[in-house]
Order: sequence, then C-alpha cells, then structure tokens
Amino acid sequence: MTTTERFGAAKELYAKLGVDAEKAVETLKNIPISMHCWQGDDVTGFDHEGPLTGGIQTTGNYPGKARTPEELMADIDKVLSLVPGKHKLNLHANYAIFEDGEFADRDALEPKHFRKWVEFAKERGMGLDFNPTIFSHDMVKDNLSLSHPDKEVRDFWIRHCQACIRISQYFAEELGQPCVMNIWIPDGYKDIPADRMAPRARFKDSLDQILSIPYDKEKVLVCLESKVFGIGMESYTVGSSEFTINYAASRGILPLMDNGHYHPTEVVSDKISSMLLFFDQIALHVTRPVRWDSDHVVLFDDETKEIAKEIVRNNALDRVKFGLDFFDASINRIAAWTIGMRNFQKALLYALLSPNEKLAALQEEGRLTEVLMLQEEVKTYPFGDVWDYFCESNGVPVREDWYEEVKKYEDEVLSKRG
Ligand code: RNT
Ligand code: ZN
Repeated sequence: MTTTERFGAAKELYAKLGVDAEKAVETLKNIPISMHCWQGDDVTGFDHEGPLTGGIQTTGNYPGKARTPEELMADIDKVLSLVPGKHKLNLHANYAIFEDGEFADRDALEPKHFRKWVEFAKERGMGLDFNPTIFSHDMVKDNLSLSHPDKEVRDFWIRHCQACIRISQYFAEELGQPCVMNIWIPDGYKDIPADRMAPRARFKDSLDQILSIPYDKEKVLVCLESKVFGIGMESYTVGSSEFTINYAASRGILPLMDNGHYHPTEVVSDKISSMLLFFDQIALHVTRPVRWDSDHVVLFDDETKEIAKEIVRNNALDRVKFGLDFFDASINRIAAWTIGMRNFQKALLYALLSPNEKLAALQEEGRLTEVLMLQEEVKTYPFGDVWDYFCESNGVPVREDWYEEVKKYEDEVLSKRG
C-alpha cells in the first residue's frame, strides 16, 4: 500500500472517533516550532573563547560541531530539509556575526551584528526569536548577573538586555512577524543563602530598567524563564518560578516554562491550563530532563504528548509560544536536532488526532471509566500512517529514511571538520 492509501484507511478509522485527520495534517503544516540554533555547536556561539558557564552543561564530544556561522547555517539547512513544515529560528545573542574584524561586547550589540541571520531567515521565509546571553562571559561574577550586588555588573547586563530588545524589534520589523525574546539568568547560590530577598529585589529592579526603554510590545514578546536549580546553584535561584510568574503577570510580559526546570515529579503539562487562565500568552521551552536539567533530545514520550495536548485541546496554538531547548554533544548533532523537531511535531499531531471533544464530554458526564478506556485505545490507532503522509506530502523523508541523508552529510561534510 502507498503512503496515501494507508492515510486513507487511517482517516476512516479516525473519522469514526469524530476526528478529521485531513484537518489535523493541514493544521500541523502551519504550526511553527521555534528551533534553537544552539544544538548545532553545544551553545558555544561566535563571540568568545572558553567554556559554557552559568550552571548549564553540554556533555560529549561527537565530531563535526559547527565552528563558524557558515557551518552552523549549513547544518540548520540540513535539519530543515528533514523536518516537515515551516519553522522559526531561535538565536542567542552570542551568535552575533562580526564582519571585517570588528567586535562588540554583549552590552554594545547592535542589529547590524545579526544582519546575516536576518538575510538567512528572509531567504527561507522564516521568523526569528531571540535571547540575551547571560552566561559564558566574565561579567557574570560569582554566578550573579542582573541580581549582582555590584551596580556595574547589573548595569552591564541591563545594557545587554536592552540591546537585545532593539535587536528583537529589528528582527520583527525585517521579517514581518513578532520576535519572542526570552530572558534567562543563571543567578543563584550553591549553598543556603543568608538573604534570599535582596538578590530578587535587585533582579526585579534590573528587569524594570530593561523594560523601561521604548519598544513595540506587539513586535517584541519579552519572556522571563524560571529555574529551580543549576549546577553550582543547587540551593537557590534568583529567578524562581514564583518570581517569574509574579513578575510577568505584574508587568505584562510572558512567563516561560522550561520543562527541565522543575522538581522531578512536577510536570509542565499540568501547569499550562492554569497559566492560560491568567495570561494572554505564555512561552515554553520543550526539553527532556533525565534526573536533572540535562537537556536531552526531546522524545515522543508521554509528557511531551501531554504538553502538546494541553496546547491543542485548549485552542491555544496561537497563545503558546513554543521553542525547543536541548543540547546533546554526544551524538550526531544534526540527527539530535532532527529527532527533537520531528518528535515535537509528532506530539502535536498526536494531540490533533485525539478525540479531545469526546473525551472532555465523557469527563463532564462523569464517565471516567470510558475516558480511561478511550485514551488507551487511541494509543494504537494508526497514528504512524498519518505521520508518514504528513512527511511525504510536505516533501521530507518518510520514517527513518531521513537518517540516510544525515549519514551522507556526516561523511561528506561533518567528518571533514577539524
Ligand atoms: C538554561 C535555560 C536556558 C538555556 C538556553 C541556552 O537552563 O534552559 O533556556 O538552555 O538559553
Ligand atoms: Zn530553557
């Protein structure tokens, strides 16, 4: 049977559940995922030598890491050729491209340092998202940045974030779509702090100063990402969940939830509905924590599916800004990216193919046995036939065929890198 024939049969089965598979693939085609640029080079970027700091870590030294903007762009193109649909690219400030021997420190970055990325995005009809880079830099002192007791340190990072807002607005204007700009700080303490309030008060004040510059709130969607701990910041983080939610709610910006940033049994899927009741828009970093915030490649696993279901069945596809955030340096990086992107798309498709209305109605009527029964039966519906059709009709390899392309790219391109 051809892919289309298998899809035809699957469609009939789903129709019996009241699910329109044709509509699901049409919807999925138009859902952009913000693809993080930093899987390609282990979060290194182009503006410094030296290690990744800030309580985050990549592990592994698989050969073929991108070393230049050209290499990273080529790698991104390879991934995009293997992933169905149209997406956004999520850049970090340390991916500035300096031309003609010029250099600007983080607090002096300008739109022109991202001109090449804008060209890249324009040529591909993609939008860009952005992030201040508040790590891997010597102005992060004693693991503190925007909350540091020294005003000089705080001011440096305030200037950096303000520069990033201007760059984000430039992205939005050039590309004709809003730019999601996410602030994450590593600030925290390894051991029990003597004063939890003062750093948070300083962080609050720094953020207020950052947001005090004029910018177009329709074009730049500023987010604030929380975190429960980092390496070397096990006992206290300044930007805790309560801090960021309250700050975002009171200042009209978006809270960002990264599903690696909570206690191990806490799940982001359960938080989305509450957040949507109080915020117009929220943002997510989709990742996979394995025992800690390890940023493993996103799987087509239960929690990823559950996150996607919460977005889809609450009709929140345009209210939830989702991007991926993982960095595995121990396997082929192009494959890591492709697997993660395809998996989140699968999760969205799975959610679109779920009999959401029927299940919700059963729950309302208290028919909970049937809710459980149907949720379990749906799991063995021919989801793969719909996914294959989606890949084929969007001109990307079906099933594991994409890996051939990666292998070829590894042999011809990646293996030649030093
Ligand atoms: C760190 C945060 C943050 C970073 C990226 C690189 O724990 O998740 O989002 O991973 O900004
Ligand atoms: Zn994150």
